[in-house]
Amino acid sequence: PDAEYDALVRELEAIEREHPQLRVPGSPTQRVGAGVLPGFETVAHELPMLSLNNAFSDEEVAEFTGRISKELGEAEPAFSVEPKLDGLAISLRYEHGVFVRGATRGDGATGEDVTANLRTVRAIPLRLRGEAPAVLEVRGEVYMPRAGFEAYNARMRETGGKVLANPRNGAAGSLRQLDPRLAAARPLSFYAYGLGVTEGWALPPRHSQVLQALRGFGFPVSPEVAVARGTRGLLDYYAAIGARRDALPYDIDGVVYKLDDHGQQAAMGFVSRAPRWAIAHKFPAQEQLTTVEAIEVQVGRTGALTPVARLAPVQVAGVVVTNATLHNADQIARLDVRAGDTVIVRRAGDVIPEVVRVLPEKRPLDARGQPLHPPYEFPSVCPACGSHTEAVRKVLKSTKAGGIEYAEGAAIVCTGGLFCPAQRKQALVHFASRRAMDIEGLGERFIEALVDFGYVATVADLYAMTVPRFLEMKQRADERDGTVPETVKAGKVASKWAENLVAAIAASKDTTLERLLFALGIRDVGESTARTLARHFGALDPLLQADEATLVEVPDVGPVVAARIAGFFAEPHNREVVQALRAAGVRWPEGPPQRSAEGPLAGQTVVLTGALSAMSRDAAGDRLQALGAKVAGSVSKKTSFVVAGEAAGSKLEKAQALGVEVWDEARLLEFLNAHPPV
Ligand code: JCF
Repeated sequence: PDAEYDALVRELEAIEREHPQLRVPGSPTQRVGAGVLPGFETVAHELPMLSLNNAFSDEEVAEFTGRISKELGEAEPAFSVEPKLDGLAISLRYEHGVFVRGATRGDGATGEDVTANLRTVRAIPLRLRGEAPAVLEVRGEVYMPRAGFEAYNARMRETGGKVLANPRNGAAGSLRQLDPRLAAARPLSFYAYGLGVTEGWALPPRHSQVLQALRGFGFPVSPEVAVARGTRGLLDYYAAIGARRDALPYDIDGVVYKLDDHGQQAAMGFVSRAPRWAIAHKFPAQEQLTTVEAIEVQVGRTGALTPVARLAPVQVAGVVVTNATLHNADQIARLDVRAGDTVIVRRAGDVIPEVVRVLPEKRPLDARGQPLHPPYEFPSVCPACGSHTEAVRKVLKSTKAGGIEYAEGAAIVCTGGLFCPAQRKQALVHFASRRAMDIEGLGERFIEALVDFGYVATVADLYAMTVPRFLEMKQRADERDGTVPETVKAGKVASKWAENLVAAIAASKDTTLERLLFALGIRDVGESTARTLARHFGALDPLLQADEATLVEVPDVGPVVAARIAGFFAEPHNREVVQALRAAGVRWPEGPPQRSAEGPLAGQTVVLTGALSAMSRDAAGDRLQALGAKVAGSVSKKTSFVVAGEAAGSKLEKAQALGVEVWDEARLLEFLNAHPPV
């Protein structure tokens, strides 16, 4: 971690000051940044690219300003102040307004020519606006915005690719790609903060004016740059940016203070490779070392199992961190993280702290020199309820607004949806929702209280609720939340709402098989599949007995959904809840199975993909099913034809690869028009 590195370099500097004979040319104190890699041309920087001295405390900032005030003989000279991005320093060369070369800092004197990769960064102008100087070298920081970093890593975790340790490594690694197409796939951006060589340009007298001019040429300059005076002014800026650090869309590791006046800069000069007129005031580091006390698996309210590292408490970016996400089983395997390991944890912005890397050399060993702990094994049953787990591609995620939605992403999930304590609230919210059992008035707040105070464990327990129990529950909830209404304090108790709720619960007993199946919250069984299942089986018992082979016979049910349904009903606890619902009086009409094996598309299997403009894909699927087709979710050799709408992706490619017939929307509409619904 940076903090560790900085501390060690400082210690080494102190040692070298005391014992100058120990200062060798290869010492880390004698070198800025990383060396030149083979594969790129080298670029000699005509004006060296500087590094900045660091300040880690208010006192060090006061020493810096004090030194400057004393030497310049001015009490409070102006400073240009800006956030310090945690990215990679580069130099961009423009000749007559055209971008001709871009280089990394390298060791400050010589860098690598990464022009091809930099051209892929959209924030870097390829041509300048306005009257361009004959030569203009602009220095700045290439960085990876946090959102782009998170999205990139999420994609890598799903596809088993290599995740980036942090946005800084992401930016550095991207620019070192020998194939610019790989760099182009990374979400990089750029802020300009200074100059190299210029020719044919009247340099403005102040740094803040240079930044303004760079904006005019078309360079992005941080909107946070400002001018401040005096130690107090600098520290106020530090505090203001620090307060917004988590809200900024990129990682920063401090703020930079630069004497604004170029004449004053020249008067202060340099020591070795760092200017005496500027300093970086660092924030608490976003990465720290700590140890893993245990690895546990949490079950979210949607049933997703997330492994979490319990950590020895450590301050990271100003907050005490005791847990970090390990994302999923693949990530644990990739990291090979075990109990007792020393790890780097990272906390940035409002994202959950994560384990970045294990330090294998610090792994605890037994007497024979073998690792004390074996590789971690992901549990095969849900730690909250013991139900078996399964791997899914689509996961339910809680949205910021408090709702839930399906999102792409590999996950291990618990199958005990109706029974699992971790999923109780979620199951109840879904069960009561309008399109499921439609229990009016049973909102999230009541469901929270019903579960928290132990009135209901499963959806079947709702049917045992009475007016007095609801009133008692409300009283306990109000007391807990400190929201006892004035009327209640005055001795009156409103009970109409509870009567209405009990009536709504009773009314929900008369339902349809389709609604019930949807209400059970079986993963991947939405309203449309519930309807198809209800029609296909006509009654609940044949569905409860159906195995996977029987279920794939159902139109629109592929092997994955068939496994989900069979898996759900294979969980004894889920079956018990269904029986309890029946025992509570939940009922629905049953009838003979309705299977449309007739029609012009009888015996044909169709896959719909991409967006249709005239109707939704579901509606098109319903029409095709009514004509006898089986609508499947994935393309195989057995697929009769694929209907491909706008922006069809992998399914269309697979159809083409397998030589399966493809219909466009026009052809589909022509066919449907020729076979109108009866
Ligand atoms: O944002 C940065 N990382 C940053 C680095 C900003 C600056 O104004 C810098 C810098 C490195 C050297 N200025 C110098 C002279």
